[in-house]
Amino acid sequence: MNTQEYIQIEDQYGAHNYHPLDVVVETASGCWVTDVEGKKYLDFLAAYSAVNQGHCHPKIKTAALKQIEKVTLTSRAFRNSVLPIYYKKLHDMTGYDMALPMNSGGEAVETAIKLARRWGYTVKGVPHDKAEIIVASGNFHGRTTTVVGLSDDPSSFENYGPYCYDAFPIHEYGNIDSLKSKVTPNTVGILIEPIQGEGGVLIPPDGYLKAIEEVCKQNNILFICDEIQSGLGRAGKLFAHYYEGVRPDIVCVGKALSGGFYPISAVLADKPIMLTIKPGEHGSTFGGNPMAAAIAIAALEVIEEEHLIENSYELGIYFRDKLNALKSDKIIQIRSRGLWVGMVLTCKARPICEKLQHLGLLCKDTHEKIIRFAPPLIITKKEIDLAVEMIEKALQ
Ligand code: IF1
Repeated sequence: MNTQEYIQIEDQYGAHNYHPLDVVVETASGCWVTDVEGKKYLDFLAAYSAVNQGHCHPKIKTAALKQIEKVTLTSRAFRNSVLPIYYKKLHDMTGYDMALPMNSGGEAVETAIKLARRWGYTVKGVPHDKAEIIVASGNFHGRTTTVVGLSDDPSSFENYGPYCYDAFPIHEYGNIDSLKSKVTPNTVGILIEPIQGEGGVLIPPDGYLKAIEEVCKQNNILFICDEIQSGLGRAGKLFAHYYEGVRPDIVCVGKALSGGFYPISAVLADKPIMLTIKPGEHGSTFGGNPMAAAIAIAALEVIEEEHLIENSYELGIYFRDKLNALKSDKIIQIRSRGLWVGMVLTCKARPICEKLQHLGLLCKDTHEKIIRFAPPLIITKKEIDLAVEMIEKALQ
């Protein structure tokens, strides 16, 4: 079958909740994907940072295949021999006492909300059903019904209500006075993305995270960081919040925690918060199973062994400098942290992404006039040079 035949079947039998580029991927390796016609593309989206380690990474593949031969799923009704090692690995890498394993990023955010509320009622002493969690304008935390209720983007939340607006007051992202004005005695958490991905790699002003930490300490509020997209090296540090030297009380991770093999997410926190949820009060059929644990351990080891965080930091600067050197009157601004770049244009971004697709580079537009670039963190200078050549051509 050719590209058009696949697209016809997909559009006939699949829900229309996406508007993908018309490239039908069949195989992938490292930073490259190949479509059903045999055409190769450089992947500068990396499955929204889920394949930071590169596509089909051999070490993660071996770990997955080995685990398939042993046992894939025990459920959490029984213990398994991989989960303890995975917990210990997360602790050693991040410094948090404990982890709670889930699957999708949305579930990790749901879990963080439940943890913060549970802590609010049982430790802080907030009156029954009154807990508030302050969120940010322009946020993206997932697609579940509670989580879309945090969004101020109609395409995410409209006609999926009812919502409980009192439970999730929205402050203006980056504005600490706006944040302070939303704090009440019932505030149990402040939930933010340290860099907003869907917002087009939107980096808040310096001092914002530090100020949030201050507000949280002064008012006995939990600082919750959604590092699902920004974390695990994408922004040039293990976590994007490291840039301000803060330590959130709760951190959500996902995406690259799996290297793209299986949906894996987790919530990190210290004991006084994590142990407010008791046996039987939260869980998941798949989270923390041997398959997930084996894949996540390998995915984390690859990040360390191949120095992907350092590569993201250094090549991020290289990529940004090359983009800044492009002489195009269509570019308004280049925003970047690590290998995560938002290019703000004067024109619509989607046609440029389509042009780039034809040239052999895959990336994604957001908010009409912004293109996001986020290659796998194993990318080389040579591949970045290739990409920049294509970007220059597309802008012409
Ligand atoms: C889609 C965006 C990226 C996330 C943060 C939680 C989640 C996500 C910071 C939920 C998910 C995705 C999902 C994907 C598009 C995408 C996205 F443009 F919508 F914002 F990556 F930039 N927190 N992000 O970015 O994780 O439940 O999906 O595992 O199509 O919805 P999930």
